[in-house]
Amino acid sequence: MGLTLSEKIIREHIVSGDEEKGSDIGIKMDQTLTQDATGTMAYLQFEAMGLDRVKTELSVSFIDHNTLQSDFKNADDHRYLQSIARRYGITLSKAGNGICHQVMLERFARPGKTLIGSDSHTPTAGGVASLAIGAGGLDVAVSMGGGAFGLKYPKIMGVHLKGELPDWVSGKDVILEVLRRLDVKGGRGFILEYFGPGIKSLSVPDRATITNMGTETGATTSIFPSDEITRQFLKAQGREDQWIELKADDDAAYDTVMEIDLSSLEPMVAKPHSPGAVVTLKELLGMKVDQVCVGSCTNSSYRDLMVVAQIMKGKKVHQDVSATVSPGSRAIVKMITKNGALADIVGAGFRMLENACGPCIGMGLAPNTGAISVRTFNRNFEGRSGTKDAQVYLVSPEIAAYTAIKGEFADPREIGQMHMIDEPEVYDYDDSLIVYPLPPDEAGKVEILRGPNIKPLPDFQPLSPELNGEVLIKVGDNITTDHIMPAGAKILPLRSNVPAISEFVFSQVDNTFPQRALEKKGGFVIGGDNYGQGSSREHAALAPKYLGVKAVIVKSFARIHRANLINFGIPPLTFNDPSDYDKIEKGDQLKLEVGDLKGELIIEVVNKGSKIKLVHDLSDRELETIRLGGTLNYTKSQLS
Ligand code: MIC
Ligand code: SF4
Repeated sequence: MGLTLSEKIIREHIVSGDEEKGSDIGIKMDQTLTQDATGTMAYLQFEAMGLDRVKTELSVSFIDHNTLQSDFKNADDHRYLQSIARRYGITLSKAGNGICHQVMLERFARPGKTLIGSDSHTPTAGGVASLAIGAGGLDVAVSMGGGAFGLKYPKIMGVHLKGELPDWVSGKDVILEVLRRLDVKGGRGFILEYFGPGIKSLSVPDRATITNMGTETGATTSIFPSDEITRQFLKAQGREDQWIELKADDDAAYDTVMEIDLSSLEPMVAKPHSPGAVVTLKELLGMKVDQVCVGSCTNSSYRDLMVVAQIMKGKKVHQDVSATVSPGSRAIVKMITKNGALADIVGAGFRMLENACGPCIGMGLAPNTGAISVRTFNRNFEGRSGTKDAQVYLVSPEIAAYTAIKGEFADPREIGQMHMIDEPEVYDYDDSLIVYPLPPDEAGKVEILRGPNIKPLPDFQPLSPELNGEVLIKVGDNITTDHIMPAGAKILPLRSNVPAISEFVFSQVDNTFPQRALEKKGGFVIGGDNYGQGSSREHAALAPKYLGVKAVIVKSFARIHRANLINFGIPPLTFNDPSDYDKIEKGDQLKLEVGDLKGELIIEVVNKGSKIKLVHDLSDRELETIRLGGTLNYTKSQLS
């Protein structure tokens, strides 16, 4: 039996465990990626490991999330990141160079390599056949130190593409169709691997849009083969020598296969407040909109902005609409400036924003009260835009642009024939905002620069054998890390200051949580299905840990958040019988003898006199990690 593409790359990188689906494996990571919002913490943790230099082939630190610099905090973080990069042999992409995933795709990602990134959209690099996985900062820190990344060997879902996309239908509609079928948890435990004759009609940016947003299905990662189109893309980046051909064997056995006929797709939209709430555009035609935002790591490529320019040329943004564009990289800004596309976009009335994450992570551009905001982004979680009651819809750049003109959801297919957008033969890249690593003897002398907002990491104690406390909060299904640890212009600058950021834990859901947790000396969190979906931000585990959260008990977890809880020594437990969720309420007093976490786990609801059976699927390494109080303690114990 032949191998899938993912299996081939895993075989090349596996360092522990059996090549069997579901078994615990460790894989070597060739490349790492961090961004500023998760990076400061990842590097504080890397520093705590006491190593002298990263051990990867390439580690890149991007500054793209928090570039507002509304006070000294961001600038201090950037300066810290730059000094860390110099000290430890890391490549730095400075603010202004672009969004981490787009720049990674353009400048660094390589077919057949493994990449781990402290950002859930790291799979964007799967657009050039890199096996790219999002994780918490601590896992990235361990990989930078040469440690293997531990995960359960994922199943492989083959996504068989045939046909060709119709005019005005693009990569975004493909991934929205996948999300329509899988919703926000159907991809859990899988790698989505694309194959079939349809892939040859998809450019690398279209592929990267698809692998980027595959994250929203809960998948471990998504990947496309490396073919002639990949070669052309790398060539246009001056990196043709890094191209290799890579694809699944003809007789590869996928664990399951999804069929998509590209020719039959139509424009799609994800409705508030979930990327999985997908409907066809038809259902929304005519609905008035207040804001249109083009950009984010999903749809900010050259191709995407050229489509917008094509639609906007000679047209005007509707007077009731506020429209923005944030390009993905500086190369793209330069190219659309030189070829006049930017003049068409700005001339039509779009507001030009920085080539950074910007409104996607709530850094400005919060919509008006009750607004309908149409965005080409990948997430529309409640409140993420900065306006709690805004209704955010996720669409392709094609729909966004045409809708901006009409002032209401409008179908770009009305425009008529579309002019093909060719990928540039040569991208206008220049790496002058990239700071390359220093040689080891010089690096050793670099001083790390820390501002007053960069606080040392808290120390965590080993797990106590008996956990007692109150249920501090009970939440429902699909709780995102944006609910647990919101971002946005006010909170993002606190990412290097755990005591300060912990004051905002669950602030969207119940803003009394932090104070109650501290007063009661911690307690329990109860949740439903797919708890912790979305962002990789480890602060959603670290800050609750700081507030004393003793265990999180839910129906099921999202992959990255589960791993982050383990990394900070919080046992991620699930109900043996999901209906027991109904038997625990906020305020209940719980007692749980965890012992060494290996025996039967029965939690006592003390005030009700009832008992509930809990389970976990922790590997031996994970059990040991939790017992020692988290991955830092575990790593130190391994090193000594
Ligand atoms: C996001 O899109 O939510 C982020 C901001 O990029 C996060 C990382 C973070 O919270 O810093 C992600 O997707 O992992
Ligand atoms: Fe940045 Fe948004 Fe992409 Fe996250 S999803 S990396 S915030 S552009």
